[in-house]
Amino acid sequence: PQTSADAPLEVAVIGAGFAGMYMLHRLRSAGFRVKVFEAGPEVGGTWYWNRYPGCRCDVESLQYSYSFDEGIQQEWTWSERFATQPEIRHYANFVADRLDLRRDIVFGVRVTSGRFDEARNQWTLTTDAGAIHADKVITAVGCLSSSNMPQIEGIDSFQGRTIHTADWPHEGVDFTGLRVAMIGTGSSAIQAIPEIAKQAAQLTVFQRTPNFSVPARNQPLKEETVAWWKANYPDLRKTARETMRSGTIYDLPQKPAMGTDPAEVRAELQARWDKGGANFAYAFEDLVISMEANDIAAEFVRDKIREIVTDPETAEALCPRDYPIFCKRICVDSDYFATYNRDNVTLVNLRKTPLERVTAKGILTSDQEREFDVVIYATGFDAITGSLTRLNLTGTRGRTLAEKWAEGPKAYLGLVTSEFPNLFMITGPGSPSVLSNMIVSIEQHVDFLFDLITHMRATGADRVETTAQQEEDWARHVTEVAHTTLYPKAASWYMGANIPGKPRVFMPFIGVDAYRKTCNEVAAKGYPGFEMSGGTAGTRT
Ligand code: NA7
Repeated sequence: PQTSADAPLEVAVIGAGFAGMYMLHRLRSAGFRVKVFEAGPEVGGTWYWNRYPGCRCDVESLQYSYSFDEGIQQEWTWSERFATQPEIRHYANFVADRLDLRRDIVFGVRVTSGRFDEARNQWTLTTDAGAIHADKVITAVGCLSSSNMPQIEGIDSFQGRTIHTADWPHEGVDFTGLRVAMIGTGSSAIQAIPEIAKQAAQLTVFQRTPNFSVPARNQPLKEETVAWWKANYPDLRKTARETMRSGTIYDLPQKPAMGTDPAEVRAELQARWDKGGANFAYAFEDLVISMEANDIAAEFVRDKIREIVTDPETAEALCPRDYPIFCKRICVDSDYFATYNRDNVTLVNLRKTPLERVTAKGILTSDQEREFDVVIYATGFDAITGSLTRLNLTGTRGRTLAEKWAEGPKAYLGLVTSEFPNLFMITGPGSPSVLSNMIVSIEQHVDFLFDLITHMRATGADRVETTAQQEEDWARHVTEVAHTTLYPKAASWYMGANIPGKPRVFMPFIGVDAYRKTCNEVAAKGYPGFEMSGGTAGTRT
């Protein structure tokens, strides 16, 4: 679409979410021939598709936005502490207007496969609307964009309505008078449940693993708060970029919980619980290092659940015990636990009465069949790698990414993978990705790739690739860093544990600041690990 073999692009970007939009802006501003190919009809990526009721970002709105353009951050005004999906979608469209991005985005085109031509050092992407030829391909496909539909027996036999939270009907759903089932209790479910419960006749939640959640304490943003942030944005953005782990400004811990007076520990946790949001996760330095410290925070949340939920059996069933708190992404909710006090909401504990099958009328657990009008699957994503492997890209050894990564994904800095020359990934496996503020990571990746591609242009290099050794070393480093924390103790989607058969490898790199420093050093040294050839770049070594 839009291109032919006669006029190959210098760069084809896949995906027009926040990553693809900024990548386009940077490359186009420097005169590169670049186009973005987007399956949806609009910009926004994950914020275009995920429209379930209650959908919000769990990073505060003032920090979940682009920092690269002073005009954009001054002109746009967020209305709430945690932005809703419609507001974030509106923001993405505002940026697309402001930078006139749409003229170089081809909408409604899904990349279905791709192959690297060794003779031309060029990619050919196959789409449902024809072929694209491009010297370089940059994937901007998101980490949470391939939804996961579980393989439950009888799932197709249900005669009512089936909906996945990540593929929500655009016209919305009126639940008035309906009997609704919700499968899953991850972040999506925890946001949607309180909203759907207000409308549905009955809501039945099927829970396999209870999750930790902290209150959002969402509220409209005060004018003076917004004004203060806008006045201080340059400094605040810098602080966020350089902050310890996440790329988000939190009240950072001053000391470890272990060795601190237990009353003081409790008071600090309480203060953060009252303030709301993921600040709770940063109360003490050792919360994801020491199991004992972690247990204190976990028990604090379990106590809150017991306080909030009036039925003791439901409260106990909601208490998470399967993994250390914070080792799956902490959920940030608005009245989630209190929703179970409503007469029209029931929790089914699948640990006691396992789900056997979906039937024509509803859901059969080991003890009974319940009938529903709608079944909602809030069952998450094939995270981080799912959207990459689904592109069906074939590398120089004839293997697809899925085949190459059968034992786990390996990508140098999470950006490039051997056998796939001239292919770059934004927020790929081995980068901080989902363990960071995504927009902060996206900006860093785009800037790095922009510099790399500009360097190639300057030297005339037409091919860049990494080696198996290089990505192996990086993957080992990612794993070693993860194992200095408690994170690998949770069977999380960070580990690929939510998808049957997916290799269990800890995928994100823990440490935004260390990662950024490594990338800066690599760039300063002339990109060791990125082997370039052609032009003055020399032959491959
Ligand atoms: P998650 O966090 O992966 O949650 C998926 C939920 O679905 C989780 O509770 C799963 O239980 C449950 N699930 C999955 N398959 C089944 C089956 N077969 N039966 C019962 N329950 C099942 O996805 P979300 O969309 O909520 O959140 C993903 C991220 O998006 C979130 O962290 C934010 O960053 C945004 P399990 O834990 O596997 O027992």
